[in-house]
Amino acid sequence: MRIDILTLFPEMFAPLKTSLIGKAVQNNALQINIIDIRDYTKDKHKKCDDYPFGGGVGMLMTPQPIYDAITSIEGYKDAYKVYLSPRGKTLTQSYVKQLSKNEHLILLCGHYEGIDQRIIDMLIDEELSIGDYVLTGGELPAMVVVDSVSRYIPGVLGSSESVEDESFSSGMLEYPQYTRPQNFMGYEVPEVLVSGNHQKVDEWRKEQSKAITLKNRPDLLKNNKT
Ligand code: 4FD
Repeated sequence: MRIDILTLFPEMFAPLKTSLIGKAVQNNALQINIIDIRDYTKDKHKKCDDYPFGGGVGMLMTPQPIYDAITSIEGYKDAYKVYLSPRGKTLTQSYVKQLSKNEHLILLCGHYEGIDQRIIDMLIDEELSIGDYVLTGGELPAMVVVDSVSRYIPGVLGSSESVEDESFSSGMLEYPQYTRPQNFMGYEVPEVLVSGNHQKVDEWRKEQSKAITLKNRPDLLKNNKT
């Protein structure tokens, strides 16, 4: 998969060079290209924002630099073009999986109070939000999209990690897990997990999943099959 990210703050994407994502880029499983929108402004002072027509608070990103930045990406017409915005559809695990099937993603990060609507109308396929809160820019949401989508790309996760996350795919949250030592500062691992009785372990985990889901996310249980 190829992902182009358009931003006024390219330095914010430094973390993508490290960790699992960085490794995927090195192995050519993933191609990430950061584009500085300011490089495309035709304004002599490199200005990329202006006041909103009709008045109102704050500034908007002007259309020209964004238009030129997007249309100079090779294959931009066939790419799936996403604008990260608090008014977009909310990202879910199933939507992440759907996005991961695209060969080419273009992620547009807005700043200030957002961008000129004509860019959305002319070039954007979908406005996407990572949740109901407002951030100073679309960079962190874009990073969330890259990270979540990358997990579905072959060669990004090791064979010991499963793509189908326990949480969400089953419709319930994950049960508690423990590793060694069996006694940590007087706190014991639940007896059933060291009993060797796999059926009892499965039953215990299902109970725990149900209890934690009921406590933290009762909304998930309403339309559950188990
Ligand atoms: N919840 C999100 C995305 C972007 C953002 C921005 C209009 C502000 C939160 C368009 C206003 C973009 C999100 C930048 N904040 N801030 O996904």
